[in-house]
Amino acid sequence: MCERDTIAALASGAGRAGIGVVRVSGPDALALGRRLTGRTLAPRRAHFVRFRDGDGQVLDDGLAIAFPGPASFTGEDVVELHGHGNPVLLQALLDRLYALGARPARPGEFSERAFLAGRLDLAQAEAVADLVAAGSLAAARAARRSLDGVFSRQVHELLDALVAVRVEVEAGIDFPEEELELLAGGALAGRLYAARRRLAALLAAARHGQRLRDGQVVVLAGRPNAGKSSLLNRLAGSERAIVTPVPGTTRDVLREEIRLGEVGLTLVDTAGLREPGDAIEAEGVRRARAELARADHVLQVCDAADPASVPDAGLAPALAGDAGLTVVLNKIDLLAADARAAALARAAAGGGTVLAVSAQTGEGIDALIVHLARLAGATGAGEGAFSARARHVEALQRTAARLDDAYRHLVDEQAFELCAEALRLAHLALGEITGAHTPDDLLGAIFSSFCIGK
Ligand SMILES: Nc1nc2c(ncn2[C@@H]2O[C@H](COP(=O)(O)OP(=O)(O)OP(=O)(O)O)[C@@H](O)[C@H]2O)c(=O)[nH]1
Ligand SMILES: [Mg+2]
Repeated sequence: MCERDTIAALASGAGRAGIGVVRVSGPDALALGRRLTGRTLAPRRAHFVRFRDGDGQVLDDGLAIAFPGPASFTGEDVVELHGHGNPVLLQALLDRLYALGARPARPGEFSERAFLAGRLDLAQAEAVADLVAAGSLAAARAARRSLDGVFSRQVHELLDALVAVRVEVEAGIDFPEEELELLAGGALAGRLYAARRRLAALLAAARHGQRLRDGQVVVLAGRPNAGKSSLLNRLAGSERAIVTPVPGTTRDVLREEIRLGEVGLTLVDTAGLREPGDAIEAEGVRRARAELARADHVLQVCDAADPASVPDAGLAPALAGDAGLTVVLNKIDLLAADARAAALARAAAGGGTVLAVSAQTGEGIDALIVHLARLAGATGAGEGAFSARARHVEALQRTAARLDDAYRHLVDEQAFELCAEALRLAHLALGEITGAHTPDDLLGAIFSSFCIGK
């Protein structure tokens, strides 16, 4: 590996805190630690030291820990300096390190070095960033599992299976006709099919992981006065949105992050959908439609007591576009039992999930919360769920498409050369996840999205 320079950056958060951590990595890290503290740092021991600037003045005191490579996060010599969490002091510490020859680390450069040294694969390095960014316990746990290699291991097993099939197909190209047919219809096809099924399972798990990582955006939409803002307030547990009996109260888009046990999602309140009365409302409706177009899921809120508001079968898909849709019959408290049944039946004619609630009394809200938690990825979040990114899901989808090609070439056409080529492309696509075949510019883009000090 090429000789690298030594980098330094703040590894803890910006702002004041009890402690702030500066991380140094590279060939001069140990020497820099010695210069700054006046002590030779024994490996993996916490030393209580004074940090001194260029003219010997004490900047701060704190802990210094040396992690000699290769058994360090980056695989290089690493020194961690734990000082008081004052941004001015920590910057002075960094300036001293820069004066001694270190340079400021780029965003994600520590993780990038860990990846380049083979300490982590790409999916694991991404999991470091995801673990730091996780907004819920379930997302953090999932990122932790990816960092532990749960996702990567499954990718590697699948890569091994693909290699085995590739070897057989490449060898098969030289076989006589009859044997080819035998291979195409027999064990080889079976193994290819098995690999495709495993890939489908991995894709489903990765989608789930992406949902946990990115969080779902759930948009509340419907006619004016249906109770969208009341519902947001009820779910958020505070009076976030303005509620009045006047239809057309909400004009702007309001976002609220809510926690549902270990998972979280973003709720979006929007203006009621109708022919707008004025320019402000028109803009509100335009924004509502823009949110609908971006939503992962739509809650279509209806006023159960207003027959015109209860959705007809045709409306729901148009409202939700590609997103999933749940019909929420609100104001159920206004209806007697038989009228409720009739309203539910009418709403259910659309075919989707219908939940009856009252934002005012709280009736039915628990069931809605369970439903939302499921949308946010709560099911299965406890057992083995790992975090994944859109990049991973996309690579798995491409792998699946190439495997489908390979299967068709093999079984339907007995075209071994084409099958071999499709398998090669599948192999490449799958390898992108762990960084086995990831182009440099993509690597650059991935690591630069991390924050500094990671
Ligand atoms: N009885 C009853 N009234 C409700 C319920 N939910 C909301 N309301 C009332 O319905 C009216 C409209 O509520 P909002 O939450 O402002 O409705 P909205 O859908 O946000 O309305 P716009 O912002 O105008 O589109 C208010 O007077 C609420 O108090 C409910 O479950 N039961
Ligand atoms: Mg409103």
